[in-house]
Amino acid sequence: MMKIGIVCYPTFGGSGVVATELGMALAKKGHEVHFITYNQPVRLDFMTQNVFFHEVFVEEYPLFLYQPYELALSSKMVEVIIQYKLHILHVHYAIPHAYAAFMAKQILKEKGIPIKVVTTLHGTDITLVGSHPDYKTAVEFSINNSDAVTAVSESLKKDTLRLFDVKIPIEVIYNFIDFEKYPNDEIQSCDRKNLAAPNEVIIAHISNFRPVKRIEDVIKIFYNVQQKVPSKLLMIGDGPLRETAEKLVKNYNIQDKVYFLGKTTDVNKLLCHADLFLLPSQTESFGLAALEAMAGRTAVISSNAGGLSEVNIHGKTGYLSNVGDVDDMVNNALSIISDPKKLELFKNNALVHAKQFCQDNVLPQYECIYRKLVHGCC
Ligand code: GMT
Repeated sequence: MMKIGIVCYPTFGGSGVVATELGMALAKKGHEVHFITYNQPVRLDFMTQNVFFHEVFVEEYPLFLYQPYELALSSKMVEVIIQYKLHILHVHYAIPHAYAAFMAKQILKEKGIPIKVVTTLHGTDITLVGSHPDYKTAVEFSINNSDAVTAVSESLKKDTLRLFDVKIPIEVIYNFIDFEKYPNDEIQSCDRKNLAAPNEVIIAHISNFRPVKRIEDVIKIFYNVQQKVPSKLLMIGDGPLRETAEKLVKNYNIQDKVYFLGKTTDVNKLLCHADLFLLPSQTESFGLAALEAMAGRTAVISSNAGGLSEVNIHGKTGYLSNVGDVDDMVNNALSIISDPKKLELFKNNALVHAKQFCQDNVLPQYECIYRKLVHGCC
């Protein structure tokens, strides 16, 4: 049994979801898990035994234009590590977590307390934000000063090595799914009649509605598809481009076919209704949302950005197109949903492929890293 601190964003973003699911799964296996973040993580189930939550609180002070979150986070890390005698600090998303962890480690070193730091790179902490000149130096430093570094796809590992001068090995550990949340009987008994007529195909998209997700492409793809095949679109999530998406839906006059469902922690329950999932992202290190859709037996139409080709298998679980190639995505979507046999085949393939990413396959890889750092062997 190990005592593990997990630092993450507590929001609906993929990195926070992965960190929370990882922590809860580790706790179920008997490890003691301490979440350290500024809010209770949205997917955290407090009924899980061995799970603790430590809130990082930043006092507002008028002198500061920006409140010093990293300082408060480092202090909280030090406090929790000392009080609960943690063995490992696992930070998810490099900015600013890996940097704060380095500071905590230095403070603890002065007190004669060793702590091992694992950094998991999730995507935009490398591709969009981390490599920006404003952050690059500090991100590179904190990667190189971690005790172990993981990336969520081969593609993200490659991007990290291309964009930074990395002097430490990076291990790829994919995003994963807890299949207990996707019981087969639930998928089969999933009742679609509240959302669509029997002849309608259900298409879904989940994201934080940021520009990187190319929400307008989602609406354009659906607009073209529904002209040929009766269908409904579920827009799950929320974010800066929701209004833009709603306006576009109005302009296309398809309000009666598109449901904006907002944020939910029950994606598994909604996705079981879907036949097709759209993820035309500009960049996507892995695409946890696509994997969650596949676990709900949903075929995927996506872009070929980043690590999406490691998740969505072209011609088998769905199709991949160049970023922005809406016409190709429309044709691919129609080729699946206009043929009921093909749709069934792709949906089944998606579920089968998703099973490779089951929690039981992935969790031991993280545990092995922890054991190597703490005990010297896996
Ligand atoms: O996709 C987002 O905008 C959220 C982001 C995050 O960091 O919370 O997700 C990233 O991490 C996920 C979990 O590892 C990956 O599955 C997503 O692909 C990745 N997003 C991007 O690379 C844009």
